[in-house]
Amino acid sequence: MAPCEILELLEAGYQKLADSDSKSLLKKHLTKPIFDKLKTKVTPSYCSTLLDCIQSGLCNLDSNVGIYAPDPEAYQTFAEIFDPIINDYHKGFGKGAKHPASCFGYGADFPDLDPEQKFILSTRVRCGRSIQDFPFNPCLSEDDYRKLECMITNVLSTLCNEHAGKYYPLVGMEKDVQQKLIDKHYLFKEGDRFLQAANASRFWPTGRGIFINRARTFLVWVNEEDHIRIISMERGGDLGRVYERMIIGLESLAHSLKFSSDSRLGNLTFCPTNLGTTIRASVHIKLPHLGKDRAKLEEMAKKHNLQVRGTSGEHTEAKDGVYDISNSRRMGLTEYQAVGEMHKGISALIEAECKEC
Ligand code: ADP
Ligand code: DAR
Ligand code: MG
Repeated sequence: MAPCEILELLEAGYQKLADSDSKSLLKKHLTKPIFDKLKTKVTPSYCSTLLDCIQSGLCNLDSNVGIYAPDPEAYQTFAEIFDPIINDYHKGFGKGAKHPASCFGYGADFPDLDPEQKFILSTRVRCGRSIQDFPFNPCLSEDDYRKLECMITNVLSTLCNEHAGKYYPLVGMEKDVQQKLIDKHYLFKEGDRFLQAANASRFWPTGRGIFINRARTFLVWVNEEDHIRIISMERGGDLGRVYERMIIGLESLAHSLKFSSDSRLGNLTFCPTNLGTTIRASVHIKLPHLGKDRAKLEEMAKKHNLQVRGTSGEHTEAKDGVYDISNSRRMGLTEYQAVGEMHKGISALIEAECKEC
């Protein structure tokens, strides 16, 4: 697309966003002076533009955030808009802040959140990783997707013991098998409009797939939103065991794959909400009293730096009162602290629920 066309789309998109009642962080922080300063910039290696970064938020005015990094350099080239959004989302990660060195701690420090199994249906801990020297979705060629899939699945095939399993490419997967895996919350959904508008679904389903261990408690997503999502999950509330399983899986992959990171931002990901630790620890939980009013539940959760999602993840509704509640902060604290915030917050919600009983 010619620079003048890009500029036209940006000016029109910016005006539409400015005139809208969007609640996105993009709308909140993309002031006219910042917009004017960034609208002609491009990243050095991939020539990514401001439009590449914000087109999802311009198309989807109901975005919570509305911006992605098309390549790792975008966080630097477009820092004037990424930094205030990062600071806002991660609740205080200012320009001078530096993400701490990794510290996973020990799963044993996080006892079962619901030993009597009254509230929590299942627990999941995931992190994301990007492979060094590759850009993010919008800048990947079809061949890049194939190369990434080959690099990652070669390492996955060496996993042993509890983590040993099989890779299932989306190419050639029967639609009913795919839907069953999605319905069981193992596999990512298809056709996420936020990712599509961000140009993150090109050449779909080439290079995309899921690795599943024998017990279906350790999963790896390949080339969905990030190059890799490393997921541990099981029924019940034993956060410590789920967390330990994810750590072991991540460390096994880290022996053979070089991950993309930044001295200030930590692990680099497509979306700024996942930078740093990239950790999201969540429970599928039923809170008969607190869950009656989602707005009130979200308000209470926010006080504990928790985020409430629907039963099938973000941008979905809760079915049968089952919410996905997780830590929202992923930057400016260690993995151990992020999981600790979730453990503390979920315990507080369960305590509040019991007071209503
Ligand atoms: P992520 O940030 O990990 O990509 P999403 O909101 O996109 O999360 O949801 C991805 C999938 O993970 C969805 O199917 C969602 O239902 C599932 N999920 C999240 N937390 C849990 C949990 N504790 N137990 C079972 N499935 C979960
Ligand atoms: N859906 C986009 C991204 C929000 C964060 N979730 C991610 N990265 N999956 C939005 O702006 O709402
Ligand atoms: Mg997701």
